[in-house]
Formats: sequence, C-alpha cells, structure tokens
Amino acid sequence: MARKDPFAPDPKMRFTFGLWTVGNPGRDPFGEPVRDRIEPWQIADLLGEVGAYGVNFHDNDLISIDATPNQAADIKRQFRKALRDNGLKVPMATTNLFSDPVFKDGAFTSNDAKVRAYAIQKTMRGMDLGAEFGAKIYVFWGGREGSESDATKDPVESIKRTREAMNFLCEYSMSQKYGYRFALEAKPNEPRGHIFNAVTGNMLAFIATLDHPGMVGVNPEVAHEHMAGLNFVHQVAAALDAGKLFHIDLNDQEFGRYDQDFRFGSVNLKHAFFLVKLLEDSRYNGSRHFDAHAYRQSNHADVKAFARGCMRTYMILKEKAERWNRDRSIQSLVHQINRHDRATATLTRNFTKTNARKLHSTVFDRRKLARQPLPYEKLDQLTMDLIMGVR
Ligand code: GCO
Ligand code: MN
Ligand code: MN
Repeated sequence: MARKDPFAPDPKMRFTFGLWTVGNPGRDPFGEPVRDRIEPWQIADLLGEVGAYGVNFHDNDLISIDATPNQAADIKRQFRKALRDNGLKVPMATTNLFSDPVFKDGAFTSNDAKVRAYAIQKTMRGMDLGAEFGAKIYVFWGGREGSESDATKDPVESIKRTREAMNFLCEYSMSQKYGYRFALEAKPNEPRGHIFNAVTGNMLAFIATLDHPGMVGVNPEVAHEHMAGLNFVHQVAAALDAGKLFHIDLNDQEFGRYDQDFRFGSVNLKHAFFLVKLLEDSRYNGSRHFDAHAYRQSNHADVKAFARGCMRTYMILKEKAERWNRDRSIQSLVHQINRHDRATATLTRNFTKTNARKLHSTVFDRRKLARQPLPYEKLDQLTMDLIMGVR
C-alpha cells in the first residue's frame, strides 16, 4: 500500500483560493488572455480535485455586473451544487470596486458623492451575497483608492471618506446580523500610482479610529509588503500582536517589482519559512488564502500543479518549522542568545518609584555586556541547512 503523503493539504490548515486566482486567464497589461475562462462551478471542481478547503470570491467573480436576476439565480444554484459536491466552504467574500470604469478614480474615496454611495451600495449587496454562502470574513482591498497626482484628491479627506464607508458598513453588517469580521488589505501602488493606507501598519493605525474597531482587522499580503521593500514577517507580527490578523493573502514576489502574485514560497524561501513558522507558532487559525496565480505560460493542467504547489510548500515548511523548534543544537543556541535575568526583568516590568530608584542606581558593566557572544552566523547557517534539506 502506498504511504500517505505527509505533505498532502490538511483541512485544518484551511487552504483557500479565490475564484479569481485559479480562474485567472493570464491577461496582463501587455497581452490578451492565454487561458479559456472557466465557470465558477468548474473552478470549484478544480479546487475540490486538488484538495483545497474553500473558495472565496468577489461579487463579480461569481455574478457578472450585468447579470439579470434570473441569470444570477442560475449561477448561484450551479455554484452551490459544485460546493456541495466538492465539500468546499466559502470563508471569505469581497467586493470588486476596481474593474468597472465607474471606479476609475476610486470607490470610497472618489471625488464624486454618487460614486462613493454606489460603492457602499455595491459592498452592501456583496455582503448579502457572501452571507448567502456562509462567509464570515469580508475583505476590503482598495485598489483604486489612490491618486497619481496629489493635485487631484485630498489625502486627508480620502482617509475620512474611507472611515465613513467603513463605519456605515460595520453598522450594516450588525443590523443584518451577518457576523462579519472585516479584513483590510493594504497595497502601496498598482493599479494606482499611490494607494492610501499603503501598508499593513497604516491599516492598523486606521482601524483604531473607527467606530467599531473590534470587528475590523487586516488581510496582509506577502507581495504587497515586498513591493514596498518591507519585511512581511514583521508586518504579520504587528498584526498578530494587535489581535488583528483576521485573514492572510499568501503568494510570493521579487522585492520592489510589480505585483507578481507568484506561487507561495517560489521566490523567497527563507521569508516563507519564517512566515509559516510565525503563523504556526502563534496558532493562527484563520484561512490560509492563496492570492496568487499560475505563470502566464501555464495551461489548465499546469494551473492545478500551481495550486497543489502552494499548499505543498506550506505543508513542507510547516514540517520544517516544527523540526526547527525541536532541533537540539538550534534550541540550545536560542537558549544561549536569550539571557534571562529574573531580578533585572522584574525591575523594568512595571514602573514604580522604587523600581525607578533601583534602576537609576544599578551599576551595569557595559564592556562585559558588549562582549557576550551572539553566535548568529552559526544559528542562521543551521537554519539554512534545515531549510535546504541537509539537516
Ligand atoms: C490585488 C489584490 C487582490 C485582492 C482581492 C481581494 O493585488 O489584486 O491582492 O487580489 O486581494 O481583490 O480583496
Ligand atoms: Mn495582490
Ligand atoms: Mn490580495
């Protein structure tokens, strides 16, 4: 009997893909689609076949913006059947507020009050649709919420307009009893020259200014922070520390390039390793969503290889992270570099007048402290050996 594949997708990992990811036809700014468009129910079949846990959608990935009510009902019926046949969940839904020409200058931040109101209405309807399929996370990605020239839009006013929309929609979710948690996704640019709230850190600060901050968190994406040259693991750590990691978009990306949306782990293996380790060590239990697409050269068979690859790389890195945590040499170095001193730690844990007085008069041997060994080269090479598979 064949041995069970230890890296097969584990349903506990909640691996999800968007209809727009495996359904991506390979269009780019310079070229036409290279793959035939496949229907939402066919995408559900594909995801069932590769072993995904769920599928997410934008309102218009499922139902085109011009569909009649009858067409919408047919599509929903077909899709619901495909979900059932393939045992797939819909954990997240979102709104397309970027494709239609009406959003050419933004949605919630448009300079036109009617466009702003239409964007909020479209989101309410998107939330209704997501709720019909059981989604509990609602993502907001403001691809067009930005500018090319600061002559055209007031950046402070734009943040206020976004806040107004978020406050309105939080109330809508509560009044409908949808139980949504909102996840805000930052991106520094593309398709706009500059996008407001450019990185996850901005989003975290913005959330604190909302009327219902408790129901709003973030959806950080690897590619987006790498476009900005940031350490994604640190952005995710900030979100975790704030209790705000509601969702995550996994993919990969060369630093500083356009949004490449490559297969998870295919570019920066070391960053991917520490990301998986962080998510697993912190017992993150939301969806692990792959917001990526196959190379433009791929046909539909190769798209399956792409989807399987995203999940397989995650599973392999998860196993490596567990191994790192129980590797004796690595752990003894980790122990060595973290010099604990209970008395000193107690002194600085809380401010009291006594602690302050004691600390003020403590004598530190600065030279001796500076000489303490930090064998980081050794530790990092052991890590590299482990990642490269010789340890
Ligand atoms: C992008 C974004 C989108 C969003 C999606 C869900 O760069 O195009 O990452 O794929 O994640 O719109 O909100
Ligand atoms: Mn993206
Ligand atoms: Mn994304």
